[in-house]
Amino acid sequence: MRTQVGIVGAGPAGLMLALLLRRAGIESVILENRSREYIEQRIRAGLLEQWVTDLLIETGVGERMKREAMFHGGIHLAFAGEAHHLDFRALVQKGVTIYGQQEVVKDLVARLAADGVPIHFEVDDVSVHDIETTRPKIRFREKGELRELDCDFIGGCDGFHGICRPSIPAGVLTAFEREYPFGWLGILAESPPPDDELIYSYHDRGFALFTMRSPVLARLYLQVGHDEDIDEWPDDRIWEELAVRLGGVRKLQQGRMLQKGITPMRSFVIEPMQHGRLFLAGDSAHIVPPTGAKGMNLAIADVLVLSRAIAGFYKTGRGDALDRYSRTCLDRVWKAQRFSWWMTQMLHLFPDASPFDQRRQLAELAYVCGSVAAATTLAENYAGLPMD
Ligand code: FAS
Ligand code: PHB
Repeated sequence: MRTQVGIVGAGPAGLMLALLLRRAGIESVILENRSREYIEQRIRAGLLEQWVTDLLIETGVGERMKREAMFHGGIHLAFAGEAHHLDFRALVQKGVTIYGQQEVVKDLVARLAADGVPIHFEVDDVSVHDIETTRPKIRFREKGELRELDCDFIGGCDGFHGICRPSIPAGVLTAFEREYPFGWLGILAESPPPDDELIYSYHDRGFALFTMRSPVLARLYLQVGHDEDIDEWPDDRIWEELAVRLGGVRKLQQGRMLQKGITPMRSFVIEPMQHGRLFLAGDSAHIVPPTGAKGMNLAIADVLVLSRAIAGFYKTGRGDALDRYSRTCLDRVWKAQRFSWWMTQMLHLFPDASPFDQRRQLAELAYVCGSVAAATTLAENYAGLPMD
């Protein structure tokens, strides 16, 4: 098989890359080791920055989102028994969109299928080769048959546990990482969320986040120990703890729990994000703690930069934008890392936190909610820093 760009992974990064390349008249083929059904039901992120919302509409995959998504003008920070609203529209003239990652994935897969962009699902043993040459290859097994895809470039969009990053020779890459001493227990429940916008709650029993997928579908998160087992959290205990950490600022209605799971928290960046003709994008190159809701948004930012650089190469034969790919992406990645770390350290209870630390966190929250300058900084980063 031959194509211009071989893409490993059909998450938000891989799918959006294929769409942006097609709009530039560039062929690609996606190789995904899971089934279409699996990736279309996998619950992950749910919040889109303003420019991502605009890009989905601009690229023709925003019709269903416009009908079904929730468009928010801000968030609440709750602490000491009070909820404080940060009005993003007033502060930075931007909003955010609540639309499940699996919905974005569904819309992209449907569009690519309609446009005839090949996605090979349920392939195995994917491996990349000759990435230091101008004719890299991807080998994979499909229905038991070994196959090879020749291409000019490889988009490594296979997430944190994929094969692309480990394919780059060890000495080339530098990893920057930080583990957090806690995780998030997330649930999806058939209950109306406690408010029509998100509530980030600081509590002396730990952080909690009250978000949603629809007016009748709540997505709720609790800070838990990083080594806790979901079996230690029967539904009743989860509802009790959520109610306590909501701190009486709103009423919490219980409902049938559809899904629950614990996600570890880490910050991770690999530099550079490219080697030869292999370009890493999204979670294969960086992980942020979800407190800043940056994961999916960063993945789409990377492939916007990559698709433009590849289009520039085919148009002019010049590779300078490709050579700058890492530096261009890492500028935004590190700003998102800083913001996600800042939101995490301001809102979570660290096991070694002293009473001094807790007072400092409360003072930081009071400052952010009481100062237009500080609130604007949060709003600007949360709703999405400008994307050229
Ligand atoms: P993805 O991981 O989404 O996609 C990679 C794709 O590659 C997958 O489909 C995978 O099956 C495929 N793949 C992997 N190895 C392969 C191989 N060897 N061969 C072929 N295909 C392969 N972010 C938030 O902002 N809010 C959240 O609440 C949130 N929750 C999350 C919960 C979880 C459990 C996880 C893991 C992440 C969460 N994130 C959240 C972050 C998430 O949104 C990611 O940033 C986003 O999925 C990144 O998209 P991709 O880079 O496309 O990677
Ligand atoms: C979500 O809706 O899943 C969500 C929103 C904001 C976050 C994390 C997750 O910071």
